[in-house]
Amino acid sequence: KEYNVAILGATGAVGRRMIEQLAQSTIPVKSVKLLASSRSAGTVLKFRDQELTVEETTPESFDGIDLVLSSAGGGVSKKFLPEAVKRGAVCVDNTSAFRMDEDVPLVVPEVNPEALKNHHGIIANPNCSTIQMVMALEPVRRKFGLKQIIVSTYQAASGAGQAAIEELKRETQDYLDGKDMQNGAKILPTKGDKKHYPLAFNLLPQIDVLEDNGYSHEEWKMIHETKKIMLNDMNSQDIKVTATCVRVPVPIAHGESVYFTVEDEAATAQDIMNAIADFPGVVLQDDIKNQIYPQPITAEGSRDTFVGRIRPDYENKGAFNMWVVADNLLKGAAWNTVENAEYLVKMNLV
Ligand code: A2P
Ligand code: 11C
Repeated sequence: KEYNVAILGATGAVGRRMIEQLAQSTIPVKSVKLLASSRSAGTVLKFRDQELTVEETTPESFDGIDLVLSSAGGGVSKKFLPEAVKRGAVCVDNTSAFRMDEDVPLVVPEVNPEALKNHHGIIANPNCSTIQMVMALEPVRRKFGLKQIIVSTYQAASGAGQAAIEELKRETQDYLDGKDMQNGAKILPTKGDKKHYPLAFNLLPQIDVLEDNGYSHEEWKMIHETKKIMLNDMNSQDIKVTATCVRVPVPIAHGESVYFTVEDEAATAQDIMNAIADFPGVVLQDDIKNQIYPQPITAEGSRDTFVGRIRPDYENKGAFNMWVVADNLLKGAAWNTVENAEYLVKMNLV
């Protein structure tokens, strides 16, 4: 079988990479339709050697479509994906719109591919910072059991979209030109909030909205998505998770400092390294003698998750630190979405 595929949000930072990742995937593609808002209708983008014109999205856009890859924001997904499902399509959605719905699988294919079997037309792609963390920790959980995770993130501007990358570049240039950066800040920390601050030469400890419980929504996502992916229960207490999420002035690839405790207290740092090195999609970059460790500029453009600086907490048994980096637009978004679609095709679920 060959598939008619639609990409919703095709002109965005993630959407453009979905086009590339689909072109390089094993999915037998019959046709590709590129969808966005009326703002970019008429834009011409390439899929393999075909020139395709971006169309404005309407419910009828999904007539005859088998597979939808979507990354145009939560509101757009809520509006259009039920229309696509009604017309018989299976959707892999990169937004947070449906992630916590009970009948929507939340899937990182290396970690919980079996969950795909329970789909009812929509599969959710987790948040980028969650994906790279569970990629690094799932091999540890399988071999040694996980008790607790304490994570601090160093997240790239591109998590907030193409416009946030442009904003960071403008502010950086303004700073170097001796101008006031404050005027350039219109999007970060989060577009919908009242105040905006410059990211260039700065750090912002707010990603997404701040909630009454004291956490940002990004932090909430890391806690509950991790539990849903690893334990199939967003509120499970079997692994305790807490997070601090920070935006850093890096364009692409998120970094994470992850502190975790395991059930098997006999596990050594070498055991942890061996387990991580054997996991598909994860690359161990841990050679301190030669100053080898993961960095955003070396992770950018790769589908893999990079892990290094693995070391024990010498003051607490069964506890470790590590450093995890991945391209938030690829493994964190476009590649994980296309990879989910590849698995759906392989598992005969489309
Ligand atoms: P458009 O180019 O027409 O604005 P990013 O995450 O980089 O900001 O990209 C967001 C993507 O979502 C873009 O492709 C954008 O298209 C698309 N988008 C935004 N609003 C809508 C909408 N109402 N309907 C369809 N696509 C939308
Ligand atoms: C960021 N992690 O870096 C966010 C972007 O829930 O899919 C992805 C938001 C999401 O801003």
